[in-house]
Amino acid sequence: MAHSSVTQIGETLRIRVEAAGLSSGIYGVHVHSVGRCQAPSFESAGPHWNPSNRLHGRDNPGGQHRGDLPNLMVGTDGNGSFEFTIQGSRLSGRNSPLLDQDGASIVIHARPDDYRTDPSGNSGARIACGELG
Ligand SMILES: [Cu+2]
Repeated sequence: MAHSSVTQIGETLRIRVEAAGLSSGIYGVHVHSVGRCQAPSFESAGPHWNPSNRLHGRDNPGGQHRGDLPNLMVGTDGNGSFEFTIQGSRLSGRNSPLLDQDGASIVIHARPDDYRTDPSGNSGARIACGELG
C-alpha cells in the first residue's frame, strides 16, 4: 500500500511518500507521468515524469528525470516514508506542470534504484502505486 501527496510551495513541489505492509528493505520510487494505478502491473502509470527529456538517474551523466526520487527505506515494521522536494516545478499551469491532463502518480518498485541505469535504475517490477492530486 502506498499513500502519497504533493504540495506546491512557490516553484517547488514537496512530495511525500508513505508505504506500509512491505518487507523491510530498500525500494526504488519515482514520480510516474500518468495518474492511473491499475494493479497488478501498474503499467498504467506510464513512464517516469520526464518533461525535459533527460536520462534516468542523478548519477547518470545524461540525467536526471524530473520524477526521480531517493530510495525508500522500509523498516522491520513494514513502514517507510520520506519527503522530497523537486525544484522549478508547478502543479498546474504552463511549462510542463506535474498534474497535467492525465495526472501523475508515485510508483514503488521491487528493488533499489541504482540512480544510474536508464530508464528506471534497474529497480524491477512495480509493486505499489498511489495517484497524486
Ligand atoms: Cu518508477
